[in-house]
Amino acid sequence: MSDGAMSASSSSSDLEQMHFKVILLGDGSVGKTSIAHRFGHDTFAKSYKQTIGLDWFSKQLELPDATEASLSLWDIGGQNMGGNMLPNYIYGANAILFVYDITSVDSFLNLEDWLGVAKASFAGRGPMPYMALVGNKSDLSHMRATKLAKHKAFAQDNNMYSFFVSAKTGDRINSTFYRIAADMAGIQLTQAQVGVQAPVVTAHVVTYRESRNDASESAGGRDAGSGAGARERPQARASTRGRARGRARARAMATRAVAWCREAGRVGLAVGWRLELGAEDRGRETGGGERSGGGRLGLDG
Ligand SMILES: Nc1nc2c(ncn2[C@@H]2O[C@H](COP(=O)(O)OP(=O)(O)OP(=O)(O)O)[C@@H](O)[C@H]2O)c(=O)[nH]1
Ligand SMILES: [Mg+2]
Repeated sequence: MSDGAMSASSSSSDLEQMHFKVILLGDGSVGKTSIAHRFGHDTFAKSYKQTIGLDWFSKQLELPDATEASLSLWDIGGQNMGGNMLPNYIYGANAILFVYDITSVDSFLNLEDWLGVAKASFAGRGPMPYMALVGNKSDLSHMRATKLAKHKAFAQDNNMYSFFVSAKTGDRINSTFYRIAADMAGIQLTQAQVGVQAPVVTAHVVTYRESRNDASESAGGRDAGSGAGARERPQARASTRGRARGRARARAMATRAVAWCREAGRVGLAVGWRLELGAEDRGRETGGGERSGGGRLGLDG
């Protein structure tokens, strides 16, 4: 499989359209599917249903500067660690979200392994994509098992952005994806633009200054607008050069996206195809054409 699913195009109305492949990695039960469902459908299921293989769907986000970002979210089941095909699905991602459950130390410690898989997937093939550390289940912060300092250190050491979310309450889910999409597109968000994406469960908005290099999370949910950044944050004002860079990057990757699509042939980038892959990763379409906005792939072990 070739490179990632990112592309950019402009229509005559000058609407910039960008496509980003975003992958959720992390142990089973940390809440990857819940995050995806909260973001995609604004739903939450209390019961745990293990993801077999991977699920994916696309969602459009409207960004400032007449830019539309299509996020293709790949939710990979935690039990796929070690799967032969896993690196092929990871490679080409424009962003990787390393998710852990803040009440589970193991899920945090195991991110080292997930990061190792991600690095191996890109080794010798190109630079690492945008990476973010996502502490989920922030509604259970009274049961936190990983110190904030450890979270922050991991993010800094590995050049990751940093976020805390709750798929259950929806806290910071939209704003996190909005922020990530904007970062990848090279668009700077004002405080108001970030705040507009905040879920209604909280009215707090932080400034860039507050989120920068600060992985802390107050019990009251201080940061509704964005996650805390371990990487250097962009300038607060919109940067023309930054936008141009983002677009150029997107255009360059469009070519690779096309190649990826051709090679992946069986994976319809148009929404709504459901596939099952056998042990040798040969695709078999089982129920194509659904307009569900997503699909499912099996990964061999
Ligand atoms: N309290 C709380 N529970 C959550 C949250 N997110 C997910 N859960 C619960 O955690 C369990 C696991 O969630 P999933 O989203 O299925 O976990 P997953 O990471 O997709 O797991 P795999 O598919 O096995 O990789 C479910 O019972 C969810 O209801 C959250 O933000 N807060
Ligand atoms: Mg899942």
